[in-house]
Amino acid sequence: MTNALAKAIAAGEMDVWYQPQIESTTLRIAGFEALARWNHPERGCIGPAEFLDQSEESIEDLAAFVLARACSDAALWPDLMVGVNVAPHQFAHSPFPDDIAAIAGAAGLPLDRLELEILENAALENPDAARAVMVRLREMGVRIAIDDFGQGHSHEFLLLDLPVSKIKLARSIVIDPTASDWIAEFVGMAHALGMEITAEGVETQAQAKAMQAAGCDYMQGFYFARPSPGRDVVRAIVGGGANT
Ligand code: G
Ligand code: MN
Repeated sequence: MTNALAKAIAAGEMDVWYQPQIESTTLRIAGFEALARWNHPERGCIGPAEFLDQSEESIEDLAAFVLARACSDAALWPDLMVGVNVAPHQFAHSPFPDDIAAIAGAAGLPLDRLELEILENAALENPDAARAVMVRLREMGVRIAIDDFGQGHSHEFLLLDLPVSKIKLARSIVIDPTASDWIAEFVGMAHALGMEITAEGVETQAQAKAMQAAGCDYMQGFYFARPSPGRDVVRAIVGGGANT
């Protein structure tokens, strides 16, 4: 079967957009998360939630495309991080750290500016394999973030045993006003373990204040900026944040 994603990449319809991650105490941009966007000829500009839902297609081509593009875009930026989402099966694949080194190397991106975002269940499915891959990546200088944390059932105990650099709190708890005590407590625990925290999906000033007060290190969400194309990132950096 022909892979529609591979065809879209070949046709130049696939793009990578970026959303800033803001340092909570200074409100400075610390880095950007890379997000795949498909300029679909009929459906318009759509994200993975829309184009990956019903398809059973292999996302390998897409994953390689996003990683390579994100690394080469980020290599141009000053000393800012780039976060790239990684699928569970990619992660469990043992040559993965070598692939990462090759892709970042070809793009000229230092490995300590790359952060891979993985879902918690990537670690759960095969903890030993996942841990081995994480350890190698950390040794190479690559940072590991756990994405969408706190959604449904989270397995906090797992984190104790994994070389995780950052935890990204799911939007569902960030927007829940009753969750702030839990978040503050969780941030304390994570900091004690040497992990940083990002609050995702911040859409209002009240949420931003609550996440600052809870001690989250970074914030990301529509309140600060929506994802935008790579050239807009460069313009924002060059123009000191202003854009037209
Ligand atoms: O699963 P992950 O956290 O990587 O998903 C990121 C997605 O969340 C992106 O597609 C992005 O467009 C979306 N997103 C980013 N910020 C916000 C926000 O403030 N509100 C909502 N509803 N979605 C957001
Ligand atoms: Mn993510």
